Formats: sequence, C-alpha cells, structure tokens
Amino acid sequence: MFLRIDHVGIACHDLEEKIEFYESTFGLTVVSREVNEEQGVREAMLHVADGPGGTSYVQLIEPLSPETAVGKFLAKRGEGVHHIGYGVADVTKALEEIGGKGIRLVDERPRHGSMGASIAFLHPKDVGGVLTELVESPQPKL
Ligand code: MC0
Repeated sequence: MFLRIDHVGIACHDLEEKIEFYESTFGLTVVSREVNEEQGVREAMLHVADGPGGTSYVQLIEPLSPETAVGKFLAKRGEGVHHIGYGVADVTKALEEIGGKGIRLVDERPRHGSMGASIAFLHPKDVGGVLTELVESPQPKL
C-alpha cells in the first residue's frame, strides 16, 4: 500500500530558525513553502532523496496559533516528530481499505496538503501513538 515515506513532519516554534538548522547541519534544500489555513500551519518541505517510489522530504511545521493541532501538540509535548506521511497511489482507496480494518480516520475524505497533494490523517491512538498521514502526490513517481 505504501510507496515511500513521503515526509516526516516536525513541529517547531520557529520555522525560519529550523529551516536554517536543517540547511546548515544536513545540507537540505527548501523546495516549497506554504501556509495551510485549514490545517493551521506554516510549513516548508526540504528535499531529502529520490527513490523508486518517489521523493522523500522533511516537513517543518509551525502552528498558526496555539489552538491548532500543532499548537496543542507543541504545548503538550514540545518540539519534535509530529507525524509520518506515507506516499500512496490513491488516498481514497487507501482510506477505504484502512478504515475497513477498524482504524479511526481523522479525515473521511482527502484534504489539501503540501505541494498539491491529497492527504488524509489516521488517528494516532489507533496507530500505536503515531499520527499517520496518507499522501497522494499530484503526479506520483512510480
Ligand atoms: C495529538 N496526539 C498525538 C498527536 N497529536 N499523538 C501522537 N502524535 C500527534 N501528532 C494525542 C494527544 O497526545 C492526546 O493523547 C490525543 O492524541 C488527543 O489529542 P488532543 O491534543 O486532545 O487533540 P484532539 O483530540 O483535538 O486532536 C488530535 C488529532 C488532531 C490527532 C485528531 O491533532 C488532528 O486532527 N490532527 C491531524 C491534522 C494535523 O495534525 N494537521 C497539522 C499538520 P492523550 O493520551 O494525551 O489523551 S498539517 C500537514 O502536515 C499538511 C500541511 C501536510 O502534510 O501536507
């Protein structure tokens, strides 16, 4: 079902400071920056590697306010890994299949994600404490 690890989402207080850290420490490059009002984040995607299943990124996410999902996460747990995003060929199909196994879906239908992707989240309580995201890229590299 999974084509690749699309991205690791990392929650931070200061996006610009974290971008600078990832650039200077690991030599990563920012390939996209967006504000996603629906998700309550300002985010940047940094290219990590291209593989047979597509491209992998680090996604740095800063909350737009303390009441957002990432704002609450930061207040409770502090900075760190917030979610894992897996690449899938068809997010609607994947949701059907995973939902059919009794896993709680945060999103019943796909939403708008980074770089034009269709995304959906699975509830962390049903995935061993890991907030899990399904990502269908606009043109998946297969
Ligand atoms: C919350 N919990 C998590 C978690 N966030 N556990 C693991 N990883 C996370 N990231 C746990 C809390 O610790 C708590 O457990 C329980 O889930 C309920 O959390 P809450 O803080 O009371 O908040 P809720 O229930 O209102 O919401 C939790 C939920 C929410 C996962 C449903 O955060 C959500 O809808 N997330 C999906 C959307 C999202 O995260 N968007 C931002 C990234 P305890 O044991 O303490 O009760 S957007 C993004 O990344 C886009 C732009 C993209 O990739 O393209």
